[in-house]
Amino acid sequence: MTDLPEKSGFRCGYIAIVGRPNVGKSTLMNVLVGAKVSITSRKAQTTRHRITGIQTTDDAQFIYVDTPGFQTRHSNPLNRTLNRTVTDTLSASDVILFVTEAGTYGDPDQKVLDLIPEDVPTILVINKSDRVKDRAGLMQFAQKIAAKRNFAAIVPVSAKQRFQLSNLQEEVRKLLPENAPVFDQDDITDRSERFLAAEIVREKVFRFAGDELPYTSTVLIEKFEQEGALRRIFAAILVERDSHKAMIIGQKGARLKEISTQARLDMEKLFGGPVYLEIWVKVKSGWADNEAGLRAYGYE
Ligand SMILES: Nc1nc2c(ncn2[C@@H]2O[C@H](COP(=O)(O)OP(=O)(O)OP(=O)(O)O)[C@@H](O)[C@H]2O)c(=O)[nH]1
Ligand SMILES: [Mg+2]
Repeated sequence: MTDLPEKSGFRCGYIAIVGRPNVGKSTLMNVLVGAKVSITSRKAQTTRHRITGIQTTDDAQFIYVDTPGFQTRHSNPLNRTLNRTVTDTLSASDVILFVTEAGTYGDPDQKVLDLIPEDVPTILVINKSDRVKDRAGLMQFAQKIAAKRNFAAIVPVSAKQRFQLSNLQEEVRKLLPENAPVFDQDDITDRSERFLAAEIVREKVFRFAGDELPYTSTVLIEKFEQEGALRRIFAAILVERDSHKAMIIGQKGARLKEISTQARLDMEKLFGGPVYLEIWVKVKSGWADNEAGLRAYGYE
């Protein structure tokens, strides 16, 4: 199912992006793919799903798979589900990007490295290298982690400043197996617009609501209709308590308005057309209390 001619020498494969929370995995995938398919925020645990971002060049198709940051702090049904997403993705990958943050490497990073199968080529990606001015220190840091595993390559990058990304891409390309492309040349993700819309609203909750709210809420798309170029989207933010609902709505509805406006603008950019967006806030306590419930809300 592709527009591309099948030429020999074409490479295609799945590239897992893994690491502890907040190292910049989703930011990295978005800049590699050139579109915002995965949501990002300065708070940890932003990503909650396996998200594919696809990039096709003349001689390769890169199927990146962004994953939730691996959780080592609390064990609860949601975190167990997130971690299972990480381990399932690892076992189905041709190449792995093990993402760390320049200058910090600890137990939560090591736990992720321990999960990575020895026989899958793995690149050590040291992200946020823009924060480090001391080049020699960065080298030493890289060497310290490099000693822990036989990495196929070690690449310091800055996803934010788009530094060293073509170098990283070239290292990945060399490791991809020879295969015909799986997706069409223009595809950027295998996720539906409905799913992406829910994620965009969730990102705005992460960005505009207080510290604890993002972790106790989720987003459901109740209706998604298309009428010509116009998409009409009805979303619900599910929260645990009445007090949370009030916090999301904000003074005279100001916060919800901000969330809606920013979400709509992102959707219009990603979908390439006008969006009518309505968001309701609903109290649904216990939505994350068990794994069956989580599946019902789209968590695998
Ligand atoms: N300075 C700097 N900040 C970055 C860079 N890459 C990402 N960030 C910031 O790091 C924060 C986390 O980025 P995300 O991409 O959401 O991180 P993540 O690893 O996907 O996080 P989880 O999904 O929560 O595990 C955001 O505030 C990003 O803007 C970078 O190269 N340099
Ligand atoms: Mg993420």
